[in-house]
Amino acid sequence: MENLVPNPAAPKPAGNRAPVQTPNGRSLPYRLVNGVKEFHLTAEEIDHEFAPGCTAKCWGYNGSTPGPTIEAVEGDRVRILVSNHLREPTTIHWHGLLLPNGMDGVSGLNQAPIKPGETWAYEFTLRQAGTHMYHPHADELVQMAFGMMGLFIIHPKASADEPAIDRDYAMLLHNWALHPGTYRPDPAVMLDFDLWTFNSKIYPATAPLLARTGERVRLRIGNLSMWNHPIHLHGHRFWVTGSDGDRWPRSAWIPEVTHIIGVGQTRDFEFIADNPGDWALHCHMVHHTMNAMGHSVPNPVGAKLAEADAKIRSVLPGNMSMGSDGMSEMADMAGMMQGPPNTVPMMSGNGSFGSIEMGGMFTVLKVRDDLAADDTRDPGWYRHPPGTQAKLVSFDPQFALGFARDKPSDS
Ligand SMILES: [Cu+2]
Repeated sequence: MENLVPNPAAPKPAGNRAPVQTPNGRSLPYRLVNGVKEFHLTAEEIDHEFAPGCTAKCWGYNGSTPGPTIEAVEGDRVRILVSNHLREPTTIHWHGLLLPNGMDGVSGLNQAPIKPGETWAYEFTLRQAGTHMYHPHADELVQMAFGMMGLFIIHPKASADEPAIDRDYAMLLHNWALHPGTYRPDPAVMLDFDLWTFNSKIYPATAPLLARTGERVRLRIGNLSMWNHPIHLHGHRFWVTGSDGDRWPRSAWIPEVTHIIGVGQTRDFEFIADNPGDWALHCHMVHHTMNAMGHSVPNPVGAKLAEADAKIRSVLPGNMSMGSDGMSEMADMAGMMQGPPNTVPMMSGNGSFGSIEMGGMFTVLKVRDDLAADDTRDPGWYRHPPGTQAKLVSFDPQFALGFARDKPSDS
């Protein structure tokens, strides 16, 4: 799980605050120049792997999408150098930050565009704390559809996090129109996206989130996709403690198990990881936990396909229609089915009990009693204590009659 190890060159947070971890990503190193924290972002085309078997030409910063997470502290003076290695102009907008108008990055409104080959400097003092984002404000439709975005996290000046956070995870939500068998996202798509990602990865390539039993965990989640995402955590209740408007007063915290993160919003969730196990963390839009959505596939559920199959086989030997009892069999067959090149199965990922039948915006929170505080290695699958797991039983149909009145009586 080297993806979970914080970059050693990343800024060290003050006090006893846990460093922000960007699963599948990293924080951006800086250098101190006369008291100013200087960062450098390079906008460029990259080969991005969504999961093994699915790679595309994307655009990002410093070799990745999302770009590296910028971490700084309230009150810092920051200078961010932006080099444009694209073949078209760009800018960066610092989404949610309180800054001078000329630093806001809207092309044509606040500045001239950064032309290919140019490097521009943005410089301002951080007047707030919280979870924020950065993205282009020039040819936004294309540049964001191709993956240009990142997180900008500002720690409070006084180590004011109360209570202390033990694990601090940061994720960006995005959607991609990478049609099956293609190698470049389609920026013209408005609704029917193919891939849904945490930090530009689809399950099972999304890194698991780890916590030791009893630790306080923060999830910082930003949404620069074109859909709202109801993010759902199993086995725990979390509080929504902050947004782009920074940390909320405690009286405004909301206890939730699912919370919608709207387009252009960030939300901070906090919870006590007090329930050991492997817990799903995912978007609750069910098509957002699928990979390689085929939007033109006919609906086979409930259809009697055997007769049609026989006719089709007379011209297409070996044809076998699938999914008339649901789509699970497609997940089971995924390893054997040959989709278009560069396309991963809609549902995938195997747990200790078989196919997890998930993709896209899905990952696993692994809570363990025996995890070291700084341990970032995947502990493997959870071993359930005796008597704590659902099991197969033999069921007497006679007994079922006792439940008969559960059925609607007039149908
Ligand atoms: Cu979603």
